[in-house]
Amino acid sequence: SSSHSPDRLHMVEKSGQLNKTKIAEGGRKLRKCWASSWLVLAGNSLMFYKDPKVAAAWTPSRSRPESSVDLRGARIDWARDLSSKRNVIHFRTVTGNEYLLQSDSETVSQEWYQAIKGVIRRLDEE
Ligand code: I3P
Repeated sequence: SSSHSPDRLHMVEKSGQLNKTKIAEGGRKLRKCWASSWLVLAGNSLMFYKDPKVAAAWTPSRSRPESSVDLRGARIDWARDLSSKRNVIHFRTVTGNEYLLQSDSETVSQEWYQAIKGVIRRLDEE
């Protein structure tokens, strides 16, 4: 089916808990503020929620994330020198917003890395 079909746009690819901090806004560096966040990866967006119950109830028509980022043109890599923590994902939007996403579980971090990268790659090919 087409990538523009409602099914694809509204499909939750992945959801779960990660530690998150924003490190740049529009290319300007921010002070880190690590906090637990619930993530929902759906359609072209990665959405962040504070409350897991709200995240679990995600539907396209009732989406009120704390914040949301467009994955089109985004970049993802492993943050090697940006944190003292392990398994840290470095994620950059096309508008110059940057985030670190982290789990103590290597498996959890790997799964998120692959899932986000998969969506970015799909959008690159459109
Ligand atoms: C920061 C805090 C962060 C740490 C950051 C510190 O201090 O300890 O957890 O990032 O390191 O500056 P503060 O609480 O005073 O803001 P990591 O845990 O990711 O290493 P950094 O400045 O080297 O990025």
